[in-house]
Amino acid sequence: MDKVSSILLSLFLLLSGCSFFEKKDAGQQENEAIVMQPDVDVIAENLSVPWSIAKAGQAFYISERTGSIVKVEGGKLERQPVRLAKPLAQAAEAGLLGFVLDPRFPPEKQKAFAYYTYSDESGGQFNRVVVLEHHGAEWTEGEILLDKIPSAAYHHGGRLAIGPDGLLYITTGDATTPETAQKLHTLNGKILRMNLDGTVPSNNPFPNSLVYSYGHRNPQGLVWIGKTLYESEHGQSAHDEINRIEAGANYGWPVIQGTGQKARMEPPLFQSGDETWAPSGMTAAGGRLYVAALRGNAVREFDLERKQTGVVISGLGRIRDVLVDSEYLYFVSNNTDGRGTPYVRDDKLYRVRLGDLSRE
Ligand SMILES: [Ca+2]
Repeated sequence: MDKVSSILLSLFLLLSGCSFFEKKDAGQQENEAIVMQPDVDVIAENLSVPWSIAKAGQAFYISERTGSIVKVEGGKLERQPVRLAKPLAQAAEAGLLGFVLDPRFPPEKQKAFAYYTYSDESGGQFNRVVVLEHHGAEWTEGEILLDKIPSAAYHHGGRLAIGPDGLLYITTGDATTPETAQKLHTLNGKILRMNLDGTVPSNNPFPNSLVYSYGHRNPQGLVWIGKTLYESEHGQSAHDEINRIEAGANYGWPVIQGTGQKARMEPPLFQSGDETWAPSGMTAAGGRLYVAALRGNAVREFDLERKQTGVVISGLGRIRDVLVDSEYLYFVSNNTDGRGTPYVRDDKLYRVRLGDLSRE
């Protein structure tokens, strides 16, 4: 690079608010993360396939698909092993997925809920929802709240969230058997809702059933604005969806997708058409949804009022989960998941000021 280009590049990086520009380490990937957008801070690095971000006080708890919870507090990172009763499945996209802290417990006596994919003795593969108990610097599987959610090579679902009603919501994928999403007696292709002890809430839409909504393909994002639930799901060959969820409603998979319509099936609020977002975690602020996009390599914003969507963060690779807390948007990359190209010291937890975001 000649001197003028070099000066111009330096000036450009300075003006573009580039907060870090890393040198390659020996043996690391050629790629370097170059942030050309609002000041993005790195809160934690060297994460191993992070899946879910939880926060209590000033501490973050990040589930890693490989079977750990990483606690990040005051710039310190502690990897806490999770002692599970069954071996984690090795299938693509599988492992320790959803993780949400039990809001009934104070930080020093924490419990949590987790969703994980396991292999059983006969070679079968399932997902289960369990209580995790925190002892010292590790977590141990306690009560099993829901077991034997059928699993397959892909489409495990796996997001957990506590609703404004205080109940636990769970997303499950179709486990590559699409028609199961339309069957109310199966656990696949659903959003499920349970009491925190695993029992069926008396006001669930179908009697004695955990099913809250159905006709989903591979949902991995849940968030509420007020009492309204929004969900993200992976479509087939693009046609990814953002849905507004009503109790008992049918979201169409595999009967309709994209702009398809059918009586008694709910069309999405947004769908990606021929583009692939591969949406995962969701969060919300100011009447807008923020959605992690894997294949889309972005955080996307969805303006519900104007019915517009666009990218607010890009250039950091695959994004798995997002969390709004006070004036910040937090998000984790997912370049170590086998489908991306890791940057130096990936994966990372990032932070950006909500007020600094603008849609491309
Ligand atoms: Ca749908």
